Amino acid sequence: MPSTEGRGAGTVSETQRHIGMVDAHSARNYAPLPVVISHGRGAWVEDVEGHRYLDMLSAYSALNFGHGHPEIVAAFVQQAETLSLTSRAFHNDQFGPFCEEITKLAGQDLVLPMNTGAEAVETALKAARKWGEKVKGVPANQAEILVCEGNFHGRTITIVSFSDDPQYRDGFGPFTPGFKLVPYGDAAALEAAIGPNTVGFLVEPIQGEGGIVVPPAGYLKRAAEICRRNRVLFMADEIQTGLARTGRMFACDHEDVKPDVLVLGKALGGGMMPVSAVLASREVLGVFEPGDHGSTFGGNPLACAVARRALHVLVRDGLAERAASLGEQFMAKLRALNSPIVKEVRGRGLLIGIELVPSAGPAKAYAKKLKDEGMLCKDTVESVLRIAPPLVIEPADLDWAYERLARVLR
Ligand code: PXG
Repeated sequence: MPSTEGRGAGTVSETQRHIGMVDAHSARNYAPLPVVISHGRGAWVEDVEGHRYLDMLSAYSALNFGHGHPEIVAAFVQQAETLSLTSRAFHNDQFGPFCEEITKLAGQDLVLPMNTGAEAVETALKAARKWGEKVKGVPANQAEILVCEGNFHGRTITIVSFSDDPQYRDGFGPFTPGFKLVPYGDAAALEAAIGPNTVGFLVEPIQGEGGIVVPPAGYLKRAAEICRRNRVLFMADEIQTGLARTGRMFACDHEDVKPDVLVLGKALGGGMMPVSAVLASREVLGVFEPGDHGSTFGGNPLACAVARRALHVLVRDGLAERAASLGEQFMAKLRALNSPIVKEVRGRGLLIGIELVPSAGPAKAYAKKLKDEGMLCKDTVESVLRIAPPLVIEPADLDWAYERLARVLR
């Protein structure tokens, strides 16, 4: 029965019942906002009490197309009824078209499909190491990969091995060697850190989990040039920033940089499937031979059909241009808020961070208040609210969100 109480005031039974089951039976590796979502359409979701919320997080960029995009649902259902999985032991008739379409879109020679973002990052690291040994001529087991302070690339043992966030590492050692941290946004520091055994530089064009950190203008271009000059692979993790989120197809496009290795995930699955991919030149991805690497589900026909339709919608509907113009307007309004508790509004396209002043207290408290107002978003790092709505969001819905943000932040 729908609650008569307001959102958040209620702590109503159906919500409590679900959260109780989670608390009783799920590992506690998350601390979600207390809302139990049961339906979603476009930028809006509904909880088990019948309350509606505007989704201003989009599963951290995985829902660029919004919830239940009709064409992507149609592709999903049609393919699920036709052929869902073959493994890579055999070919399937969706994989070839997927490879052709995504390599063309990204301007790269080859693609290697995986499922989650972390798997694609691992794949990129393996490619860089093997390229280092077999092509660049680095001695066996000596390859070094440079990564950035404040990075987030996923949760595997190897990936947390080079995180500088203590919580991501605490208790999970021993760690994988072969990585070196350099300051984010500092091209000179990158150049100074390169040694004879450096094979790659892995970077987020905008740090998402690090707090929506936009590097200084020209950084990506300079970093890519430094890498080229030193024969080091420039590897862009665009899992969160890619596929139109920042107002260009890829965030590296803002500086006309074509990465040597491009890592995609999240939105590639159309909000429906875990689909990730590594794209690179023939010289780099060509190092893999049959048996070197793989995944049961990577390149499956259901994933390929969904990703193909998602990419089609992305281009046809000009979602990058939409993110650019909606994001610019929204950020301008947020900056004009002149709230005493807002330190900075930053981002690109529809990837926006609102950094609060220290005296405001944790950003999570504001995410909770916004939830009570009917708007879902999430904190990232202690002091930053992350705003990343579906790219299909209506301008009127953004106006609606602005009113809630103004009320809560003033
Ligand atoms: N690279 C970047 C830049 C990311 O933001 C990953 C890699 C890993 O993707 P997978 O699909 O393995 O999660 C991310 C993920 C979470 C969480 O719940 C993850 C992300 C953002 C917010 C929360 O672990 N980004």
